[in-house]
Amino acid sequence: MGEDSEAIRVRTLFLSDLHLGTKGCQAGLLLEFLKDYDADTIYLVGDIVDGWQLRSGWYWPQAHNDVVQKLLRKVRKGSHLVYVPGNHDEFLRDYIGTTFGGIEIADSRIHESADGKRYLVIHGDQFDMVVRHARWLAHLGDGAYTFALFVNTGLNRIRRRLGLSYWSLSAWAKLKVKNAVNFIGQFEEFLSDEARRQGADGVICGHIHHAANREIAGLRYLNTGDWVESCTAIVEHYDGRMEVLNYPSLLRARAAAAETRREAPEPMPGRRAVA
Ligand SMILES: [Mn+2]
Repeated sequence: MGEDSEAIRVRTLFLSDLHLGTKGCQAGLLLEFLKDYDADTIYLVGDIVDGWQLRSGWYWPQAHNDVVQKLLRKVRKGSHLVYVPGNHDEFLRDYIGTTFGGIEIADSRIHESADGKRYLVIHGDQFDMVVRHARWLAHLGDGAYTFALFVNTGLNRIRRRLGLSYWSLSAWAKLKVKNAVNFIGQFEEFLSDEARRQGADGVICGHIHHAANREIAGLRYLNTGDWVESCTAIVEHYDGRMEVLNYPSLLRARAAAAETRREAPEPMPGRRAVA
């Protein structure tokens, strides 16, 4: 084994909203995390590279390169990597269905867990417009809903071609602080509904930078969070159990445990302490 022989191995790792190419990306911490965790399968659940930001000025420090190299090294060592583009890396949506150097690009994917559950893996920006206009769409029925989903993708494509900036649901929701919680709730509900529609048991998405692992009307709603503020990821253990990892609090817990060990009295000579 190579340098990662100390790494914790999980069945699947889900990461989203790294926003590489922006000053906000916590690339240093992310690199540490990638050294700590290895997975059979890695899903990049969108907004990995921020194409919108890169267009308005090149920002690509070495640490961001290191993250990309680290991911590619994992692929070379046998990790299966599926890249599900988001709105900030939607330039990759032109390549859906293709494979680059062992990396599959997919619009969305059904992931089957070790315990036989089916999860819809999707970034989630596809639902921006329905979340934003949920109130009147509800009056117009199913057709309007499908149309809004369709228009949402098309509009962003046009905005990109025209050189406009991306209309961000999370930024917009933050402006309307009072309603932000509602929008998050609505997003979560729409994503769960979509998973149900596709016959899945749950959904694993990103986009709103808000990690979660909860049940919504009988469906498991999981959100990977982001690596701009929260530094979170989802792992699937070998028994199929899904877990949200908050890396900063994980590091704090580790440091506290090390501190306790240091403060503990030395075990009797010739005897090993049983932990
Ligand atoms: Mn997004």
